[in-house]
Amino acid sequence: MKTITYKQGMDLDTILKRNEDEREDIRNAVLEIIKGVKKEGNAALLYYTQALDHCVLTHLQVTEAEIDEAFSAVPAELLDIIREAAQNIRDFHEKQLETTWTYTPKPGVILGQHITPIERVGLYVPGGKATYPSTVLMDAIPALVAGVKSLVMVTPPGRDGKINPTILAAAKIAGVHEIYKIGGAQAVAALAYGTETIKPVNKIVGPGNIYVATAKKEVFGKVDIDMIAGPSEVLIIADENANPVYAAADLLSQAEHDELAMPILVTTSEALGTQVIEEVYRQISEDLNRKEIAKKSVDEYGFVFIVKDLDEAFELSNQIAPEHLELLIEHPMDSLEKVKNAGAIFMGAYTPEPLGDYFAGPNHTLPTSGTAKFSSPLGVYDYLKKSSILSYDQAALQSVYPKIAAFARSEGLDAHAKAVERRFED
Ligand code: HSO
Ligand code: ZN
Repeated sequence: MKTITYKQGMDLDTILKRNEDEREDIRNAVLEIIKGVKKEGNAALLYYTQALDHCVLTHLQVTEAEIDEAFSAVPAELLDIIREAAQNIRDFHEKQLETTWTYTPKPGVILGQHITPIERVGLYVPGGKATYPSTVLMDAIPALVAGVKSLVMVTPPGRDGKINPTILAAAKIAGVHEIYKIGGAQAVAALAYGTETIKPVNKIVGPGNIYVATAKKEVFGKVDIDMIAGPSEVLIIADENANPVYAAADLLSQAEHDELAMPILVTTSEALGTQVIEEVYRQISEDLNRKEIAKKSVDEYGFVFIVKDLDEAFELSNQIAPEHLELLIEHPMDSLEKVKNAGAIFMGAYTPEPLGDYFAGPNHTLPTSGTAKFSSPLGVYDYLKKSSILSYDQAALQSVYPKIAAFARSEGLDAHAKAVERRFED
């Protein structure tokens, strides 16, 4: 971890740069796969699943029997925890529901906004090392709260043709409607364009590797997509009274996700900064099962910034716009106004980031890599769309139609002008 004394105007972009290059070869491979699926449908899905996932599929759609089998493979206590987390997530997201509204600005006129869910949504769930049942809940539940009629999950099978049972159980508990055993760019292509078995969707959400992310970018426009998640970060603002053991543990909880994850401490106390660094390495040497990943993240992308006061801490944090912001300070709620850019804000010593990752209710799919400057956590609103409502009666239109005709003629659009004038011709 590097310690840096913060100075206003310092070049944060260079200090915090992560090595991620665009790869033209990956884009070409993805385009080839998309073309294959568009042309050959299911046959291409089976071919790519064999070639890339080393699995010969007998069927694409997960059956009820496979779901039952998954439920019996997951410990009952874990199923109960997943159910409770799902309920907390549902309760929180129900608060985000928007409803259709209208108003009458003057007699004879009704204006408003009609809210409808996106009809069919595809949810990508990665296989391999980043297989998170918690993410299934976080991505699926807001969609179902929004009223999405068909929510389709895709996830790559293992070599034995099976899917991680906890993923299947979480999908079922969340209420996902259809599940297919396909992954990678081929799954994204199938969701966007459809095959003999899979009906196309209107939007694709969920994290994935570089092939999946590239495929999502390529099909955007045919369908909508959610954000493209980058490596994540946690930024902890700590004063001199913060507990270094907690701060270190929370930095590591994010560091273990990814070698490119960025754990940052911003503190008014140089002494605390030193203690936290010592504590981070002490905890890594203890018994973390992903210590190699966590250590790389901490070594390469871990920073301690020393600031002169809390105002400067917030100024720095707002520039970084972290995915997760933890406030290990006295009366954190009083500082809420100072937070301008952050995906989620965790207040005080007893609100560690994993509480939000798994259980509290707010979404853990958050804007990464500084995108919190312009975007929000995944939510019900991502699965809703709006139609404007307009209604004028005869008298209401009569009182304004000459203005509309004049405006239309100023744009050279005669037929527009006529469409309002003809209604009052005689
Ligand atoms: N912290 C991750 C989400 C997650 N954590 C899933 C555990 N499982 C998002 O940055
Ligand atoms: Zn996490």
